[in-house]
Amino acid sequence: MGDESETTTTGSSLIQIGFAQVGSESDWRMAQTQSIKKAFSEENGYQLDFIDCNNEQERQIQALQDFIDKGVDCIVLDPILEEGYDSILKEAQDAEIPVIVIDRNIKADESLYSCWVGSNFEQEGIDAAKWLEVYLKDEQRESEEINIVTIQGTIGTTAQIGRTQGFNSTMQSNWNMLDEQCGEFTEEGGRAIMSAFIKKYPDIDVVVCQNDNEAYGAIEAIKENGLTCGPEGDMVVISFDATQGGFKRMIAGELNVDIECNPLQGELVAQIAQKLVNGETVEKVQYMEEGVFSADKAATLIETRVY
Ligand code: GYE
Repeated sequence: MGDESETTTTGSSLIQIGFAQVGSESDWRMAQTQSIKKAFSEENGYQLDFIDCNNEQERQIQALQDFIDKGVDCIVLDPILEEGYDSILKEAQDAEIPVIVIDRNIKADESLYSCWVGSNFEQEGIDAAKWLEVYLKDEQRESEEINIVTIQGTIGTTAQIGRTQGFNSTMQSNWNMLDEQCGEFTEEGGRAIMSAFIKKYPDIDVVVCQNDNEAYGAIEAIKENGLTCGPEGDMVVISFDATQGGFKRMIAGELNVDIECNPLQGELVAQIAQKLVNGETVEKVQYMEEGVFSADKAATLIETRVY
């Protein structure tokens, strides 16, 4: 690190990082926050200014404005929505503050931010549909009409868009998407939407939950309505994230499969921030590694899961 970047507005030799986090809506989010906080610790040479934006974009734009006014060395942004960041990013650029976009992506001119690190959400949706295809074949149900409902994540987020597109574009011709409603990535949302689906549709075969917390709520609603789910149950439940909670539901026989979304971005993001502060260039797009975990493997793998 050069002398210039060692001197910040606060006079500290620590690298000043501003992190505008989405909120704290899910287990995945908490794991990601922890990973970022761990990587940007004082011991590692950083001072982290962490703002939980409570899923409100206005609050997030204000947080970015505050980081720019303070003159942090680097901004980390997990955008709540894909649109609406152009002018604030332009301000960061004019102030020569590099911006690393993580997790969710933005629709903005690429020159306005340094890079993006996150998951291939569309691939996650494709993986979910491919898993279902193989599962139904194994169950000798491949020629049955399959009724599916989706509990979507917050509309307009990259995870919601990608998972929806990936799954829907990989559907087989005998699968019917009965309905898709938003559960806001929360347990409460998952429970409410699933209860409504059960009242409306008497013959649901598959429930796609766009994150684990929605799946927890959906499973509760299924049970409250006297139905069952999971490998031995009435309905197949598919989820995304693969957190500890998801693994526990798979072990309990309530969830069939969890498509991983890896929140452990901290170390990679810190390495990138270090490079950017040093004036180096970095790769524009960097994907996290992720897998697909089905219920039959959950018990043996849970010990290896760190989030
Ligand atoms: O799947 C969900 C969360 O953007 C990948 O947001 C993230 C999603 C994640 O709250 O649990």
